[in-house]
Amino acid sequence: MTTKRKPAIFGLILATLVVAGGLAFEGCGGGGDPGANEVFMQAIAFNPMEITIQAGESVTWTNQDIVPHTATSGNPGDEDLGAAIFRSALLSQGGTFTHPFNDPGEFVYFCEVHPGMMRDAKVIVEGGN
Ligand SMILES: [Cu+2]
Repeated sequence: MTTKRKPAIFGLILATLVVAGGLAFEGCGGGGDPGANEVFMQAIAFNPMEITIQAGESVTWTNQDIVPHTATSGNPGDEDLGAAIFRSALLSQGGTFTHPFNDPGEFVYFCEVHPGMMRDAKVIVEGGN
């Protein structure tokens, strides 16, 4: 690829941080704890940071914050996010994203809106038999 894409949502980072500082750390009372095969985007973090599933299962991310998040495989700065193994849309509060994992392995991911704070999260997929 010769064109470096800078997703427009990176422009939201500063504004998001300002809003997040005041509001996001206290949720709206929903939530509780994430269930099996579930990750919450919560208080500008992934909860849990590391999740283990079996091959053939899916992970569902749910945004519990008022600020938008993504779940994007790879690391911040990866040049071609379009080649990411998974890449959610920009999830607003209550938004969910589900991705099936058919092959064993470890899949690191991050949030494109908060690459400094929400990164190095991991889905560990254990092989069946
Ligand atoms: Cu985020």
